[in-house]
Amino acid sequence: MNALSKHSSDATSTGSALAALNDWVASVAMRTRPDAIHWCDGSDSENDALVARMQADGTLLKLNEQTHPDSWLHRSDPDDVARVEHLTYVCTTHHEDAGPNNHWMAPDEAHAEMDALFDGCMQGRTMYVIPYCMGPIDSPLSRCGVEITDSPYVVANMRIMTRMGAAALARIEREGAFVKGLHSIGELDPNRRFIMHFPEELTIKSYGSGYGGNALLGKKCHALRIASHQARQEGWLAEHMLILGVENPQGETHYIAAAFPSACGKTNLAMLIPPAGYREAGWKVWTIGDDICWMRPGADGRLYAINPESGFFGVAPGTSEKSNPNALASIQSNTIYTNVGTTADNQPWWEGIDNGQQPATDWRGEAYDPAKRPAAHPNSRFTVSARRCPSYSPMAEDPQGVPISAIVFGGRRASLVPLVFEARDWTHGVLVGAAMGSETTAAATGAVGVMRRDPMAMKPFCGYNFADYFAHWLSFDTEGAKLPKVFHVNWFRKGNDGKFLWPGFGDNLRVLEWMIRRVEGGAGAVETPIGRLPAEADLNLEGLELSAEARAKLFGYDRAGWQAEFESIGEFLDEYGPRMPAALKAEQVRISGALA
Ligand code: OXD
Ligand code: MN
Repeated sequence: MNALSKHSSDATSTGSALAALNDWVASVAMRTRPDAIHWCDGSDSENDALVARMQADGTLLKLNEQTHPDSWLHRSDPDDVARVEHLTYVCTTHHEDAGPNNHWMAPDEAHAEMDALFDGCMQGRTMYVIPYCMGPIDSPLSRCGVEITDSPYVVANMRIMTRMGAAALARIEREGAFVKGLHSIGELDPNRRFIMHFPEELTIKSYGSGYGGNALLGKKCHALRIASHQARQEGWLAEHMLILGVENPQGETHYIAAAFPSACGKTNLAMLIPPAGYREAGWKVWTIGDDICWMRPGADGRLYAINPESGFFGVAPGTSEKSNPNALASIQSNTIYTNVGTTADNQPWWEGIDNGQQPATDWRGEAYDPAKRPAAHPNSRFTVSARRCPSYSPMAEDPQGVPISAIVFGGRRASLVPLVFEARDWTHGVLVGAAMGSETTAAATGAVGVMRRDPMAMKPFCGYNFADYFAHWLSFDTEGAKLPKVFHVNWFRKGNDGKFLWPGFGDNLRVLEWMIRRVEGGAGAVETPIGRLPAEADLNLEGLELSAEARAKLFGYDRAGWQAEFESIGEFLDEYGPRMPAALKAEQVRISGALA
């Protein structure tokens, strides 16, 4: 199609959604002046042509076809390797609606700034129009969007990460509503880069980056920032959570949603392989999603969840046969790798892969020199369809979603925070989520390893004021609601020698089993001011060797340390002023009092 062409379908092509879409595409084309417009239908032939084009211009490099069939390496601009939180804005009419948790710009100013950047930026390029659906195409919980982009790499990734193409366009036509996302890689200049959200207009404008979280607009921009705003208006939750199913030997499955900040092991937990003893006894873990969860109350009062994505955009470094065999199996073929290193025979390689091979070339395409840089960028990624994952649950495609039995919050905390505790009730659970803290990682630009408050792992992703967000969470506690139990975990507690005290990975199932038994009413716990902790005997620790220090720190709590923590949580809540729900503040004051 050329720049003037419109999309049309059969008899209903004059429907208002399609007319609005065509008008928007035409107005974007007028501003950006592409050489051509391509409406993506999501077909294999379309993808083949795009991939061939990217191979020809060097955007994609073919990996070893024998070991990794149909797999590709993309090397990004070295200055474009992570989300840019300092350049990410929420542009609401009133500053206070975005809250102290977001960078804010007035919508008019932000549009003007972005429109100037977009002026003529697609000359010499093709403009791709990607209709997509976040969630199963026939689910009432799903929502649609359209991304316009000048990056074929974005198209190829969106095809894996969303239900993209003709079916999504048909749903948009039927429903009449869609989120508008406009993206251009621009000049990939960090000084001409912004990721702007206009929640009141269901609109996103992203310029100057091709990196996943900045450019695959269905993911963080739509499914979290814009969706969190929609969810608040419509009575549901859009969360930075994995979803997994734990099937017990009796064949009963409990679904758990868990929020951890970026690069803190959500993908590993979502694809967990039970330890040998559990496997032999008949336990299984099913993957629904590894990053985003949309939940809403069902008619029975329980929360039902879908994974709005259809693929994984996972962190490569650290992925190994030990940490995540299911991920490794998933990415053996049909995968796009971004910024990993390669071996001499052109297989993908990253730090921690532990497969006995050695890197020859680093992520910038230079001969590997450990003194210079790691072979893979610490935030290098794989993009792969969820259907390739051996533990992918058929329930992930269920339009009704899965009922959630437990919600888990967790951060990267080297000290203080025990292995697991249970919140007393929903209000306490919301405080546990709101108070979450974690050390920063390479998923965003900036310093790594700095402890910051990351409520519900949504600090970079909540599209509105956190005080209103906590109030929205509290509002689910209505008469007749059968809400999940809430827990907090910390897989990252370190001993005096600086080493992790808990083995993690598959052994995390021991903790999940305790949670499930708590949900069913069959496991013990010790009441403390910070919540209910398992006694050592309440957890199945068979076959694990834990030092006395590990046992004391994983299952104990340090009253003085928690007093200081609660003081700091109080200060954090106060940053939000009178908008902070009184019930949350009262809960913090109550626990501080109990700790005194
Ligand atoms: C992600 C992130 O890519 O959280 O999922 O940064
Ligand atoms: Mn994430």
